[in-house]
Amino acid sequence: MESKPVLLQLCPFAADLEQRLTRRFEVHRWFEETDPAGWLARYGSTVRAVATGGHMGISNDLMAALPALGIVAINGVGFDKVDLDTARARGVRVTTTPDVLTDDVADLAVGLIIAQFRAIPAGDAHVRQGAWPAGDRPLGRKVTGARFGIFGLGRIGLAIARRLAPFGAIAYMDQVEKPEPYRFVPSLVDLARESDVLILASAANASTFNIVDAEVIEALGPDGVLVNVARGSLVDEEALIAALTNGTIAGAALDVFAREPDVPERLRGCDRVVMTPHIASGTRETRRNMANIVVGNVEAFLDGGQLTGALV
Ligand code: 8YV
Repeated sequence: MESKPVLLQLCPFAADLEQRLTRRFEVHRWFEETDPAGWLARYGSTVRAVATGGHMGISNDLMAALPALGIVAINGVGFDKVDLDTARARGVRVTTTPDVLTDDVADLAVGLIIAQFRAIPAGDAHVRQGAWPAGDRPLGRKVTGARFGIFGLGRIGLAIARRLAPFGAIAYMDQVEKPEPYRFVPSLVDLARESDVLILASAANASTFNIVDAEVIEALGPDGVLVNVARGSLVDEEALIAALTNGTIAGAALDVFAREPDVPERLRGCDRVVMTPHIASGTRETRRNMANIVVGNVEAFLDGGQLTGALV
């Protein structure tokens, strides 16, 4: 029987994707490897493909230890943890899963905003704890009429803008002004100052690292809410925690964090924050579509076919 091509899986995936990968490839689970150096010495040269998460990427060291590597198939759109220059120099293809997750990420951003403004988690806890008959129900804050500022008007940012437009005024900041019916603000501090909700939807890279710093957070102000569905690295998490603790801003709604899956105790204990565990693309439908692209890309690479969402 012909042996299957070797694929190295760098993080856990949904069962469906794992099963499909295992059917077609000889899958090695890097994240469960107890002796990585020994494993690399033995199998490193056999690996043709890597499958990884957007949040996980692949280190240059690992890439260097896989001489037969031809493709890094990312199960996501973020490529902040893959060095594209190194991949290009090595002739390693890098692919993502664009478009299929745009709606879900935008939907979650809207859900987080409403959950934060309307205190949905507090209301849920109130009912569950049986507090309703005895006490005042938690009051929320009006979403309709709020001013929304979006940082990053790419595919996801635009989908968020379109969903939020019926709620209130939309402004955005990006590297350049876009031909879209929303107000362009060329400075992030100004965008924060002029917004009730600052929504992060930008790619993570060296120029956006900790771009939401103490100055931006202060500009958002005591009535402002920060929403992050992009990457934790965009935000100076310590400055955010301080601002939440001091009331420098009103609250936050976060799907991503600086050091996932570790979330600082001071954030977890803060009731001004609504949090989800990096699930913006996490619907069954979208994960199936992402899986189709990941599996399809590795197969296409091995068969000399057309790649989807190729960056390199
Ligand atoms: C995924 C992501 O949760 O698209 C991205 O960049 O971070 C998310 O869609 C993650 O990559 C799952 O593997």
